Amino acid sequence: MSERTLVLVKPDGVSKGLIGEVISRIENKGLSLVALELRTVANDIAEEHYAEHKDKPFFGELLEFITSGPVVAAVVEGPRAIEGFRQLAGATDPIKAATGSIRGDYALEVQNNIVHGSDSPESAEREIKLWFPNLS
Ligand code: DAT
Ligand code: MG
Repeated sequence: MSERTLVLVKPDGVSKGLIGEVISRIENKGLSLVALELRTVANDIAEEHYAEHKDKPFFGELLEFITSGPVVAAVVEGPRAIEGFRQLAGATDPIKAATGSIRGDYALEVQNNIVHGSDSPESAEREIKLWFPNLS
């Protein structure tokens, strides 16, 4: 059974020239792209996207970071796409992320961790609707 997940290449990933690398890893894993767009994130979308973190001490910085430059937003599809992409991304803290994962290979700081991937079927549905309201 196929599922969908929302992937972002965050502003640090875009400015480090890692768009192609992230997309290659997604495709090499056997997942496919059903939507792909470079865009700048409006503050209200950023707030909704990270709504679960609104009471965290790092929420303000998180919003500032995600709206600081263009991101690549993608909808990725395939069997176990949600867990599959989370595995490609690696742990939230790049120091704990395995070598060979995107965060393990390309990041050092928890905020600047290159990519986002939905963490459950419920978040994936919510996030895909938020970023790609017209996708069928
Ligand atoms: P993930 O992106 O792995 O799903 P998350 O949902 O817990 O992780 O957090 C969302 C983002 O917020 C994360 O990618 C980076 C940032 N973040 C998480 N914990 C943080 C912390 N302790 N300090 C600063 N930023 C943090
Ligand atoms: Mg998360």
